[in-house]
Amino acid sequence: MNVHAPNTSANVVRPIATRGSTCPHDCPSTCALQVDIMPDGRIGRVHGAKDQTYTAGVICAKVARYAERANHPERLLHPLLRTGPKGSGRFTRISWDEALDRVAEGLLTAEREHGAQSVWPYFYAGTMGLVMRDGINRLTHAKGYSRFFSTICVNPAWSGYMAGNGRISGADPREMAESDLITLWATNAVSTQVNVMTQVAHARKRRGAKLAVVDVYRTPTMEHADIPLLIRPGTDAALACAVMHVLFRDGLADRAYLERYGRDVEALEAHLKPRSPAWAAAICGLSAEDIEAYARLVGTTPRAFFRLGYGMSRTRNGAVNMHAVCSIPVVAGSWQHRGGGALHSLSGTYRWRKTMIEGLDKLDPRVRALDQSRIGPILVGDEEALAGGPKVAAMLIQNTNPLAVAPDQEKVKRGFARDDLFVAVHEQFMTDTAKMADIVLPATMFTEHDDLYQSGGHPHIQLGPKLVEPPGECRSNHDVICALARRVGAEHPGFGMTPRALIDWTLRETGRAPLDELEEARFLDVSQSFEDAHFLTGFGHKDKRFHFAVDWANLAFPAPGKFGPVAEMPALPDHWAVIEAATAEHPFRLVTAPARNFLNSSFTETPTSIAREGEPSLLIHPEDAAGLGIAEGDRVAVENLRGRVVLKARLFDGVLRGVVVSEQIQPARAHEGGRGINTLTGADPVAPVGGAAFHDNRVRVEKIGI
Ligand SMILES: Nc1nc2c(c(=O)[nH]1)N[C@H]1C(S)=C(S)[C@@H](COP(=O)(O)OP(=O)(O)OC[C@H]3O[C@@H](n4cnc5c(=O)[nH]c(N)nc54)[C@H](O)[C@@H]3O)O[C@H]1N2
Ligand SMILES: Nc1nc2c(c(=O)[nH]1)N[C@H]1C(S)=C(S)[C@@H](COP(=O)(O)OP(=O)(O)OC[C@H]3O[C@@H](n4cnc5c(=O)[nH]c(N)nc54)[C@H](O)[C@@H]3O)O[C@H]1N2
Ligand code: SF4
Ligand SMILES: [Mo]
Repeated sequence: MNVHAPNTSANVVRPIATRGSTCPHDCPSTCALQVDIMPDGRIGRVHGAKDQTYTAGVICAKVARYAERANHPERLLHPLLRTGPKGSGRFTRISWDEALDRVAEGLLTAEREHGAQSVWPYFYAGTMGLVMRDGINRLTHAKGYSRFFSTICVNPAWSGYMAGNGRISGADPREMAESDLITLWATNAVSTQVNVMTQVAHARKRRGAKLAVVDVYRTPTMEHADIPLLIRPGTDAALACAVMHVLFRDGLADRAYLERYGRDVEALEAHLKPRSPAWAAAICGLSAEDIEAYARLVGTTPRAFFRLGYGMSRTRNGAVNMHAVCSIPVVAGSWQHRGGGALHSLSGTYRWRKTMIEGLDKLDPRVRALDQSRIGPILVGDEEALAGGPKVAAMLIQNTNPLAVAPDQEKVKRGFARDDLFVAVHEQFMTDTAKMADIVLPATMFTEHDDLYQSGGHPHIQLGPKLVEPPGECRSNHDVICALARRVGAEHPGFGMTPRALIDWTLRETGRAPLDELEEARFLDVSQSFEDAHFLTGFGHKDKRFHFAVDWANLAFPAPGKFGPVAEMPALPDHWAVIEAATAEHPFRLVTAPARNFLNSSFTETPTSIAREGEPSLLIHPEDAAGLGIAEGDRVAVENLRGRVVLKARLFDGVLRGVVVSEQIQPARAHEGGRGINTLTGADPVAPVGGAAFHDNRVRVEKIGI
C-alpha cells in the first residue's frame, strides 16, 4: 500500500454495517452508540446515536476511536500461566481447560485449607453491564466466599445524598436545557461526562442561562463558567452553609416550601446564623462578595439546577459536603420548578430484581463482607480490615485494576506480592494487576458480548448486543464464571442461562419490557414523573421530608457496620474539619482528579490517549513553584507518610496557592520506580459507609536534582 496516497474514497475501507450499542464504561453519560462494523469483522469508528434524547449523538473522543482499543496489538488473546516470580511479567500460553482447572484448584485449595471465606472475588466497573459486571456475585453467594462491599466510588457521595433526600434519584438531566442557572458542583463534565455540556449549551442558547462551576482547580469545565467558584479541597460544606445563610438572612429562603417539605428547619436557620460569607471565605478561599453574589443569584432564580458530581465527596468529610450542598435547592425551593432542583445520580430509580444475575437467594448475611477500598490493609493482614475472619488466600478479579486504582498502593503491592496468595485476573490487557496474577484470562469487550445497562446520568435502560466475534480466545465474564462454577461445585440456575436469558429474566421480573422489545427499541426512557423526580410527592424518607439534621450512625444505607469516625459527624450542614489539612511538614493539599483521555486506568494503553495526556504531571501554582525553585517541566518528588511519587511539574495559575493537582490514573510503567499516584492516597475509611478520600492528601513537594 502506498502510505502517501491521498485519502480518497478509492482507498478508504467502508463499514459494511452500523449497529446500535451502549458505552460500557463507568461514566454517568452511558452514551447510546452506533458502531461501524468493518469488512474484516472488526469494529471501526464509534458514533453517538442521534435518536437518544439525552446523549443525542455526542460521545467523547476516546470512545469514538474505540477500534484503537478493541483491535490493539497488546490485547490479551489467550490464557496465560505465570512462569517467573510475581510481577516479573513472565507468562506462558496455556489452554482454557488448563487455565480453568488451575483457577478452580486455586480457589478449592484456599477453601480446603482456610475455609470458603478465605476466597475473595473482587470486581468493579470496567464494564457497567449488569450481567458481566455483577455475575461474579452469583459465584460468591453460591459458595459462601467473602462478600464484596463496594465503596471505592459512590459511597461517600450517595450516603450524603441519601441522608438529606432519602433516595438516589433527582431531576431529569434534560431539564437542564430549561434552566436559568446551572451549577456544576464538583464535576469536571467536559472531561468526565461530556453530555452535561450539551444541556448547558441548550440552556444558554434558549434562555441565556448562567453557568456556575464549583471546583478546586480551573478545569476545562470551569473555563466555560460565567461564575467560576474556585475553592479549597474539602470545603464545599462551608460554601453551602454561607449560601444558605444568605438565603435565610435576605428573605430568599422559600418558607412555604420549607414548611411543607423540610425537617429541622428552625434548627438549621439558627445553626447557620454564625456561618456567614466571611466565615466561609476564610475556610474555602473565595471572597465574601463572590459568595454573596452567587447566593443571591441562587435565591432569585427559580429555575436553578444543581448537577452534583463526586469530586466533593472524595474527601474525609465527603458525605457531609454532599449533604450540605443538597440542602441548598431545598432552602431555595428550586425543586418546585421545571429546570430547577438537583441531580446527582438516578441509580436509585431502576430497582432491578437481580436474584438471577447475582444469586441473591443464596446470599448469607453472616458471611463477612470485605471493603473494596481497603484491599491494601486486607491483603497485608490487618485484622480489623479482615473483619475477624481468615486471611484472604485466593482472589478472582474481573473488570478492575486495584494495583493502579486502589488507595494506599504500597500496601496493595505488598499484598499482591504474597506467595501464599493465589490470584486469577480476567482482563482485556496486561494491567498492573494482571502482572501480579498466577493465571491471566483474556476477556471480551462490550461489542463482543450481550449486556444490559442502566445509567446514573440519564433515565434510560439500554442494550449492548454482541456485534462481532471476539478476537483470539477471549471469553466473556459470564462464560468464565459459569465454567468455574461447574469446577468448584457452585450451584444456581443462573449458571445455566445465557446472557440473553439473564437479561430477559431480569427485565421481566423487574416489570420492564422484555428483551425482544428492548432490542427493537435499543433504549427505553424510564424517567419518573416530574412530581416524583422533583420530590413533590415527598422526599424518600418515611416522613417524606428533606432531613437537614442527620442521624449518621443510623442512616438507611446498607453497610456491614460503621466506617470512619461516624460518631463525630456533625448532624447539621457544617464544615467538618477531618480532612488532611496541610502542615508545616506537608504544606500542600493534593487532588488526584480524572484525566480527560483516560477512564480511571482504562485507555492508558491506547496511543492517542497516551499522546494527549503525556507524562504523569503535577499542576502547581507558579508562585508556589517559584518558592521551591521549581520550573516548568522539572521533575518533582511528591511525598507523604504513605510514600513518594515522581511527577513532572506544570506551572498553572488555575489552582489556589497550597493546592496541587495530578490528573490521573496512569499505570506503573509511566511512573519512576513504578510508584503510581495512589501511593499517596489513604485507605482509611470515609465516614459513615466507607470509601476512599482520593482528593484529600497532605503532601510535600520538592524539586529533584538531575
Ligand atoms: N475522562 C474521564 N471520565 C471519567 C472518569 C475518568 O477517569 N476520566 N471516571 C469516571 C468515574 S469512575 C466517575 S465516578 C466519574 C467521576 O466524575 P466527577 O463526578 O466529575 O467526579 P470526580 O472524578 O471525583 O472529580 C470531579 C471534579 O471534582 C474536583 N474536586 C476535587 N476535590 C474537590 C472538592 O473538595 N470540592 C469540589 N467542589 N471539587 C473537588 C476535581 O478537581 C474534579 O475536577 O467520572 C467518570 N468519567
Ligand atoms: N487517585 C485516584 N484513584 C481513583 C479515582 C480517582 O479519582 N483518583 N477514582 C476511583 C473511582 S471513582 C473508581 S470507579 C475506580 C475505578 O477503578 P476500576 O474499576 O479498576 O476502573 P478501570 O481502571 O477502568 O479498570 C477497569 C478494568 O476492567 C477491564 N475490563 C473492562 N471491561 C471488562 C470486561 O468485560 N471483562 C473483564 N474481565 N475486564 C474488563 C479494563 O480492561 C480495565 O483494566 O478508581 C478509583 N481510583
Ligand atoms: S462520554 Fe462516557 S459514556 Fe459517553 S462514550 Fe465517553 S466514556 Fe462512554
Ligand atoms: Mo467511579
